[in-house]
Amino acid sequence: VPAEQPYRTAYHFQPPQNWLNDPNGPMYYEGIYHLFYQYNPHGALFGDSMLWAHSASYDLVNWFSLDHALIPSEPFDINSCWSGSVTILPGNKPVILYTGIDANNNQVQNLATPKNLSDPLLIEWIKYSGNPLMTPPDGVEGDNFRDPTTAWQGPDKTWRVVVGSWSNNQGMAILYQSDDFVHWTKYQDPLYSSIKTGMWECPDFFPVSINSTNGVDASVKNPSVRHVMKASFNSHDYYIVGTYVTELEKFLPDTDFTGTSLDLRYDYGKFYASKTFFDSKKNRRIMWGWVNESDSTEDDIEKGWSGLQSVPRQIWLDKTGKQLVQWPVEEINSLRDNQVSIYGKQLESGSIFEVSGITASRADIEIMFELPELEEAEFMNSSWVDPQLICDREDASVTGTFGPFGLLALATKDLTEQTAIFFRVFTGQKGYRVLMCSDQKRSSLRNELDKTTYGAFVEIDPSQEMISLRSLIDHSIIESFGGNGKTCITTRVYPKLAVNNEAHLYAFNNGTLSVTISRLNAWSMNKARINCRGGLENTA
Ligand code: DQQ
Repeated sequence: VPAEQPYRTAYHFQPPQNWLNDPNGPMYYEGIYHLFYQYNPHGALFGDSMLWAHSASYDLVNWFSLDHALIPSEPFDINSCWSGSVTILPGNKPVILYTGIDANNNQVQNLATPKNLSDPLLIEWIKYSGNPLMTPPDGVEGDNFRDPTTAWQGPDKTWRVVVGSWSNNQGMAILYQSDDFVHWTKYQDPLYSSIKTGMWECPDFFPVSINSTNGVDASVKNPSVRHVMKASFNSHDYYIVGTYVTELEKFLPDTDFTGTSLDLRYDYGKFYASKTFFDSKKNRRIMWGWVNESDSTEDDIEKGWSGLQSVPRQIWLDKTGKQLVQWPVEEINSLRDNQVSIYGKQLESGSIFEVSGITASRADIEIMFELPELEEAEFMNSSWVDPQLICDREDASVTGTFGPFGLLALATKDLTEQTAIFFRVFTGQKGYRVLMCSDQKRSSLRNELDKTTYGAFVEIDPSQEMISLRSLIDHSIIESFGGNGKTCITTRVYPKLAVNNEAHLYAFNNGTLSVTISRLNAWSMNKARINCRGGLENTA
């Protein structure tokens, strides 16, 4: 990493320059993983001629860039090719549905197909001459109709797809049906709608297995699966779990969105417009999400780039059936190097110790905390409902009983710069409550950065299991997974001094009671090859 670019990442997906946003149409096809993404070729900010850039990989770790797949060119997409999804049709034929911004600046849905199916890189795409397939229906504004999902086949073999929208003060997934994938009819009612949300961007609708971490194809509908509806609004990716009743053409969630901090999110930090796909190679569902910058527009222009993709995460239904669980795909572990392990180390009140022997600016760390004498946990005031607010008020510098304890990442030796990822444990009416926080307040001596504190509860019982944390640190991004992936918080930070070899990693306990690190494993992360135009031979 050149000194003047300390914030470029070593193993996160990003183009060599310019603006990136939503992941589009991820898929696995003929031995190769594909990722398309929203890209502005003209600069480091979002633009008015967005296109689908395209990269491919054998292993989800090393990526090479290919020619742009969809470029604005026709009346139905002349003002931008916005987000969409891939569906693999029977006979292993991938097709793209995407949103075009048409000549009148309306949002319409279009189809594109590979020019040559025998090219596993799927470099060239042909836009269907009969586009658009769908135009904004009655009652829907032309700028509230976008982001088609992967389509699925019902038991009747008819295709279904949903498009994100907002109408009558409700966010919604408008449902379309087709027998040939070309002629689409809007169904009378949306598959789901809610008055508690904003405009639905990048909806995602998919089955999850009840008793397995394995994923299934979008069309699977049987008693061993439930369904997940995700929508992106108010800067976050929210989801609900429920039952897809095909006879009613309805999704019936166990609970509706509430429009409060109780709503479930994929990630409680920076993470938006995500999309999942079924990986038939390893029978899992994988999710990608866009992680935007937290620096200023001027900083982005100076850097010449903006936006990252999260590491791809496997996603499945927790055994409680109430929430999803995420974990970085196992392939990421191939970048691990210089393992450091610590067992059974007591972290006294007010203590801190350095995890040395690794490259702290790009690292992977897994840590398990054990808490003796849980009964002494402090009582949680029942008026404390919003976890993000608790984390902000009781940040890493505020001493509690159990906690704050956790990690100080991308820290200087004198700790003037540090990003704290930590836990607090409370007792409450309903038993123990574990709070997970990501505190960016001291992350950089630089100003003009968004240093918002993030926080969420982790639905585990600390009297039954240890509290685990995994953090993937990569120069200007930290993705943290609490409770074995039950609560995820991603953050962007821009230290001034704690960069490259000046970055350090510590474990700390700022609570009055000691906690025990029963196990800690940390690794340096090697650099992945990300979007060099090297071609196939360099990544095989
Ligand atoms: N980004 C795309 C839209 C989508 C939004 C445009 C979400 O299709 O609604 O780049 O970030």
